Amino acid sequence: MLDSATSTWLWLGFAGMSVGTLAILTYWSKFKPEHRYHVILALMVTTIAGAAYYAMVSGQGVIMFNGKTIFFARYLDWVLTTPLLLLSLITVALPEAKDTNNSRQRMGLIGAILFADVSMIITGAIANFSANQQDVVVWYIASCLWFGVIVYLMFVEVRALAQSQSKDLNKVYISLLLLLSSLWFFYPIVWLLGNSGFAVVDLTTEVAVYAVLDVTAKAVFGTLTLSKLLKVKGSNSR
Ligand code: RET
Repeated sequence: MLDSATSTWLWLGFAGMSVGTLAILTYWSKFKPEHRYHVILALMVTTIAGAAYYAMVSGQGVIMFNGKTIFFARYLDWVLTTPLLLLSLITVALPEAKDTNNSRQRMGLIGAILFADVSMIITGAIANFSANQQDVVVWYIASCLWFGVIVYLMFVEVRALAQSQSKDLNKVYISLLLLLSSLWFFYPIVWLLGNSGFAVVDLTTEVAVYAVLDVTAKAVFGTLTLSKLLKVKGSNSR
């Protein structure tokens, strides 16, 4: 069903996630056991994405619907990995728990961000599986609104938490947030230009751009997060 150039890009995505997983694994022993959740989160992201790439290249994660080729495995990947990516960034910003009030507030904030994120991916998937134009537009806009909610909460609410941290940790949060948000910003654009939207770029280009974005947003972002955290806190990094 897929031509060889498209399959090659999917294999490259798979290879990128595999190399990323190995690179992230090298951080395991550098982190104190109580801080290894950072490594675990990053590993979950690259292994899930690797599985999704395998499913797509083998034809299991792709379906013809209404004349469109839909890589539905992407949505399964994103609905799991984007909350994990946000969580890994949020944990950089979170100060140690002080009192229960504080932790309730934080739980609410984290819950709201993850809810907005899952809603963004699900409404995006519904847009892709919509048969008529109006439904596509409505669900696409809904997805973008959820994206806006995430951006607001990460830039305003979580950033305020990061500011209560050490200067170094605050800097790490801001630079990772800028990287994450500039990468994420491309997804709705590629979606619009690709098969899911106006189809002004062909399927191979769409798959290639997503592969580069995915490897950067998951494997590169993951290793960068770990190396920055290690630098700030030494081998006792949080
Ligand atoms: C969709 C289409 C509808 C509008 C919006 C979208 C946003 C998707 C995003 C995906 C991020 C994926 C990442 C994957 C990891 O590698 C669903 C494309 C707003 C932001 C970071």
